[in-house]
Amino acid sequence: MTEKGKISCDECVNELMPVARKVGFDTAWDRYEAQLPQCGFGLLGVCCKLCWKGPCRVNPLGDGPDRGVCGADVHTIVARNLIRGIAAGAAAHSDHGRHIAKTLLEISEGHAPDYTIKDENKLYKAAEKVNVSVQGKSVNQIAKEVAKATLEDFSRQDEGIPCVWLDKTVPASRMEKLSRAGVAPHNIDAVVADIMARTHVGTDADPVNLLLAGLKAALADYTGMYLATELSDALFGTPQPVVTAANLGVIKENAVNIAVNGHNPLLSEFICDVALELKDEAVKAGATEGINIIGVCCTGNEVLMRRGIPTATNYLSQELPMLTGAVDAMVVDVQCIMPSLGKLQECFHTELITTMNSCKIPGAKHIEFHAATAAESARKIVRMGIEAYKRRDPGKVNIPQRSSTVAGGFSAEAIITALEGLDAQDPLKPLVDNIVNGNIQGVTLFAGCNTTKVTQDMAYITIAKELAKKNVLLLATGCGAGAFAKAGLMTMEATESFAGESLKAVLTAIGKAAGLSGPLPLVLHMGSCVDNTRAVSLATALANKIGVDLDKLPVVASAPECMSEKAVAIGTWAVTLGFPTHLGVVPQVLGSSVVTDVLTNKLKDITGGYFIVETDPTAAAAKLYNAIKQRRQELGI
Ligand code: NFS
Repeated sequence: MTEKGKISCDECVNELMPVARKVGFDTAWDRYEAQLPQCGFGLLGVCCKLCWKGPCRVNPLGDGPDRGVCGADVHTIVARNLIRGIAAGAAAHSDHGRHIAKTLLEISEGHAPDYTIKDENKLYKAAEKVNVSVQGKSVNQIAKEVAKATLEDFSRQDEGIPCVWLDKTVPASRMEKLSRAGVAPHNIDAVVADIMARTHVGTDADPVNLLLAGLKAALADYTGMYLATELSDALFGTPQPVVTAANLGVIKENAVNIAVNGHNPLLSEFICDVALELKDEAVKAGATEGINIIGVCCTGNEVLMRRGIPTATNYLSQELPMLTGAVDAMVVDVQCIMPSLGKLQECFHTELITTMNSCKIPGAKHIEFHAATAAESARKIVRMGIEAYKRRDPGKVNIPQRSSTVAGGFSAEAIITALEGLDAQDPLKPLVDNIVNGNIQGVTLFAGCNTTKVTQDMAYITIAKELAKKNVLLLATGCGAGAFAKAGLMTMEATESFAGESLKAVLTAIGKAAGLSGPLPLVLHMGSCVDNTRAVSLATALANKIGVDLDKLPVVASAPECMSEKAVAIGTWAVTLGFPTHLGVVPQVLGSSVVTDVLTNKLKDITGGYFIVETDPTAAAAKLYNAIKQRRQELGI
């Protein structure tokens, strides 16, 4: 249950609940209540429905059968269920990455004329990573070779050669460890398929062998995410610090409001461009402030990072923007989009528009997006928004006047650039020095989702404030970033209010040297969920600078509200790369003592990382801080 019955820390949620009641719409929170009590077997991960002899369920307390019909015990069942989730997460992230890589290829071949490569430097950096020489080649030629080399991570058949986007992005010592453990993927798709094959009825029954395959798939997830982020930067620009706003107050009564929801920047970038181009049409329709693009979920993070587009909200409250009655179109692509939006749009004038063949929603209109005709699709969509605006019912408009300032755009490159203000020759040195002298105790990356199982955003905010007080540098992506953005923690004022003295001094010194009027924000917004790899690139740079592996750094991760299979995959690669990783929601594995022990304990011997499961945010902060302290001790600092 949610703490003290409070469903969200976001006051907009409370403000709009009566509107949902009025239009007769059940929100995610209502639907969660209707599900209670949830199935105890499912929560423990002990229900197997992989074949039609089932569903079989094993009571781990020994009360009832101890095996499924095929003879699978609880450890086999839990491990299979878990790694199927990891495979799904890896498939989702890497499909996103594949789209970006294929688009890069299409651009280089002249089949996607609307796109340009906005950040050539980033393309050159990508070329270096995938071993493409740039000497004497045109940008197009380089783009083509980079895209092809990247797509090999989806097609390589030689199992002895690891995915290049993994191999070249972690410290050499980590790579050796991963290869030795046999968990370095050679081909993202093959590894995902392997999980489906080995979990088919009557195949792998050894829980540890299954979990090792899960680690490999998690690293395939990492690979897909890494290449997605880097190539997106080449296409659309590497984020730089930008100031914008978050929460429903960013919706404008006198504008055509178009929400972009989902994940992939391939279309949303064009929606932003076209919004500027078609402003006059909106004004002519009566929208005096033109077209206002707002972000939801991780597409929101993508366009916030690169263009300063304001964020309306994060995952769990994605039904709220429509409930304001002032969103004229919501455009979605893939992942984390609630199917309920199809029903909700019936209550308002909003056009819900799906754009990808792999994601259609009953009730939505479908305008299929193709890279070859990106701008044309974007124009069609924006015009649908303008038409819908004309049908907007002013009597139904109810926009909560709440929003917070957000300073975002902290890519690894942007952080390095800020540090150059302190040491132009060796920008990482001031960061390392401040970690070594203890002014910065360590680093925590907040990632992952929202869930109805806890009070929305609360654990993020509580843990962050606790750790900031103890001088821990805070990074965030995805819905965690959304939580902090809405709560006003991505501001210099938050640093003034909540950072411990030495952390505040460092953030102020960096901020001033970078030409800001004050400190860097308390929590640095590193982007969307796929951008978690930005934090790894920073950690790898730090590890290489100090000359240690990732599992020696005082760097931890926290996913206080994880729920999606993507989050399961991310959490698993975080521990595989060596980071202590906190989950604030009990993972569905407790039915197996073997799986639980491997994840929270034994894995440490193989990768150096481990899961910390703690649902109480204050206790979680203490455990994360202890993990940081322990790492410092081991490093002798
Ligand atoms: Ni990532 Fe969770 Fe989804 Fe983004 Fe949010 S729910 S796993 S943070 S929007 S992907």
